[in-house]
Amino acid sequence: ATAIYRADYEAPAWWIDTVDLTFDLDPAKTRVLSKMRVRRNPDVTAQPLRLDGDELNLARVMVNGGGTSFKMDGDQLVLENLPEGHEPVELEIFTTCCPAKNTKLMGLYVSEDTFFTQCEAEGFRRITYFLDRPDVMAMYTVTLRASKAQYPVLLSNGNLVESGDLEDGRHFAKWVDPHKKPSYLFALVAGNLVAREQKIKSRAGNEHLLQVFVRPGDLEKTEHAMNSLMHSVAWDEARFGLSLDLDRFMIVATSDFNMGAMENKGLNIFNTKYVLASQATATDTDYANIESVVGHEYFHNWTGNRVTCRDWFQLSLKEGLTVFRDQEFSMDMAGAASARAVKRIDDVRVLRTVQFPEDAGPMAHPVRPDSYIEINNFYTVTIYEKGAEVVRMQHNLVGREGFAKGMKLYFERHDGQAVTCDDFSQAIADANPESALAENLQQFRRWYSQAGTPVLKAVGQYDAAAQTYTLTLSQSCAPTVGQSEKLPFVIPVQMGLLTAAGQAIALQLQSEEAAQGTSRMLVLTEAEQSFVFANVPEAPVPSLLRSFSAPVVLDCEFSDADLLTLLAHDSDPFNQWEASQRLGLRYALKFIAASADTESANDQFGTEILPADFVQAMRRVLQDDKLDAAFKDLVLTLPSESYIAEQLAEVDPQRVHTVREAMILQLASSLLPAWEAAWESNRDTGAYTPDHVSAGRRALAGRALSMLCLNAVQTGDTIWPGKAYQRCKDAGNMTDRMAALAALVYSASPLAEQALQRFHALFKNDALVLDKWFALQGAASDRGGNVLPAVQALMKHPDFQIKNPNRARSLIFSYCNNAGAFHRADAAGYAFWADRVIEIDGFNPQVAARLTRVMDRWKKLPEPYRAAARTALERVAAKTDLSNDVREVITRALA
Ligand code: B3K
Ligand code: ZN
Repeated sequence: ATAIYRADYEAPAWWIDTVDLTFDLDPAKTRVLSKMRVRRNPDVTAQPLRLDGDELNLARVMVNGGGTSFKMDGDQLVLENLPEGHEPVELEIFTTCCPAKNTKLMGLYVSEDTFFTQCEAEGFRRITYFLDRPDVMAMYTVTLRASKAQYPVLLSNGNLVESGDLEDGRHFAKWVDPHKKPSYLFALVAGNLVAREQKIKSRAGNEHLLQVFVRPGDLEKTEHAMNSLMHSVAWDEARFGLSLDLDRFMIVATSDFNMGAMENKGLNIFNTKYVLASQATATDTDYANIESVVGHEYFHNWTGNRVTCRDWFQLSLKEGLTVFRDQEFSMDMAGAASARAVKRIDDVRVLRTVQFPEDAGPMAHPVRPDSYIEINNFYTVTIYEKGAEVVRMQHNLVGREGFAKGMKLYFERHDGQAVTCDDFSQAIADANPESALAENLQQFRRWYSQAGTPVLKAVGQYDAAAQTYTLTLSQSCAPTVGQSEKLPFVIPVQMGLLTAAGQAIALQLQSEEAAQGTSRMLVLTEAEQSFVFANVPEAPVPSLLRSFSAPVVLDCEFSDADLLTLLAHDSDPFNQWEASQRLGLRYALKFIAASADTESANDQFGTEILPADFVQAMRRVLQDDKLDAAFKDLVLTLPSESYIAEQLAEVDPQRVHTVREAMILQLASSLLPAWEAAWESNRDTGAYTPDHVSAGRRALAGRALSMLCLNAVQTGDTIWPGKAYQRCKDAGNMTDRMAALAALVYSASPLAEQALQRFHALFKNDALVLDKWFALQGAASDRGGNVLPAVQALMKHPDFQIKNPNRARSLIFSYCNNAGAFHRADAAGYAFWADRVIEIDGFNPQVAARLTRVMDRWKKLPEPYRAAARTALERVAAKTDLSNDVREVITRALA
């Protein structure tokens, strides 16, 4: 395997204008006839036509109706003797493949007797020989032929133009996609499926048919997905003026899928996890995820499909932008300002607990990478979530209206094209020539080219005599793999100043005539810059990076009192929450350091980690009637172990775990009456709807129950575990049921086992619920090393199937991410990890590569973990037949 470099990009030597595919579908041997009209690219010097292929059987190649010579170069089919000149050439290629044996789930495969495809990034070449690159866009006509009894539904992209019966019980369907597209957006589905249908009218008055296809029996679980799709269509019209450009828009669900979903033109294919929901089987989080993923894939229809990527280095062009769009969609759907803030906090939490570590680890890469070995390894939180933050900064620098103008210009310029991240930022800037973005565009683009998380340092100085406050901002960014020097970024810093009593101070820079409100954006472009505020009545508490206005680490020396002021009074709910997190983090780090030489941190500091005023502040939040339950729940959630770990040069995962658990226990016991009250007032949310207010109340009730059970285990009380057990039995929805079960499992209650058994008996026929059941056990809190043996036993459970990605993720990934149980002094967790990576790599390299990444941060481990981790990594690396996917990750981890 060799690396591919962005700098080596060349336009294709040939174009494919049309492709006409005929499939004779058969699980063991599917025959694919591809008729293409190709022509030389007049802008490129003449070259042979080199078509990509992967695991194909080639039967015949014809040129303009006659035979031709060809050769194979590795996996590529090379045609050297095509006619000279620029006339179109008719090419006919006949191949076969074996969908039943396709365990990689890339290309054409079979899942539960149904054919599905997954082509992004490079799966189309596993279906037929092609120029399998996103900048080659063609018009597709697709004819599917299959047994009518076994595969009554035959779907592909675009419009159904013809269908009918054939001989021998077979039938056919012919689909024409009215839009040209890159091969990665091709899709077909064939099987026994049923659809929920909905006709809608666009603003312009056009009719469209929306369909959600699932297996018979799952139809009643598609209502939420359909609603989400209708909302997505309406939202994109209202917010960006982008309408559905197809008569028919289809979503199909499959239970065997490597990731969440795929935006194939007009025929989105989804993991069942992001389609199927009923109150009995799906949690509020599932409902929210479905809305966001349905939105995401739908929004790709414009950002990704109409305008696509020139090459895979530009992946964030479509992914960062589409994540930004789905985040905004969810926020707009949430409505109230506080619900928007909750969504923002959730998104930032993902960024900080997953993307920041990636950006500091062996797989660090810019939002627009410079090279890769296996593109599938670059569908990362950096491309997606940091990419969305980079789009969000542009949005904030030009304003909401300005961004809408920029999007309009982007489509005017590039509709139907395959373009770059630079093209995008250029359009946003050009539509807003007076903006801070246009002014600093070249420098802003460093967000695309430089990896790593910048640190923003803020130092404030108050001059009582002059009544001025000088805020000095400086920035730095640590070296990442292959990038030792970093140049300054453009950092938008939304900010305000508060008095010690929590009042907002009017913001007037010294150079200004008058104050400009109480919240404003400073734009840091230099390595260091000072901003002087006038008429500041007292030494203020700065509220910086409101709404997390840039993806940076803010380094500012707040006192505990400052943070308590922000928590209680800041007008920006994000920074209120942030203050609670800073305090929690502060105490965690202090005690992690203090317990450095003790065997058991728990014994040493008992339950006295959190100071009284912090506990009091938490109590006030919990009891505040004016605050949203969802917001309370987030404030009462301590920073995650992985976020705490990020702050440490050396990470003893056991110590981090123990300290955090002790903090949680302290909050559980010292706020006991408040938790009881929170439970009582939120435990019954009435008839189930997945709306934000009632979901927030269920989240808080669930946390309260979990805290009460944790405390009960300490005190020997049996009432709360008893209530949780009862709740597992009679909850009216999955959110409440799951929360109760989790409360028993995480508190290691003696009732947990029985509750798990009952739960399994109740849901043994529902795959997605069984995934939750496995995941919960993989994530259980470790008591004397009991989780690993339990996981090993569960691998032998009749319901465990390692080849199903959802199931593998539910048990194996959840265990390997359970730091307290995974990092064992006897190295058994690492050995288990290595065995699973090797095993899964044998049939599904993409899933294996994801699992490999669990060890990204192994170099931060102290002994004995570090040596044991190296041994496990080296054992995997020593396998000679690893996939490119795993090889790339493991090589970078060991480098
Ligand atoms: N574009 C797909 C991801 C494809 C992953 C290929 N390994 C889903 C999405 O981002 O919408
Ligand atoms: Zn996407």
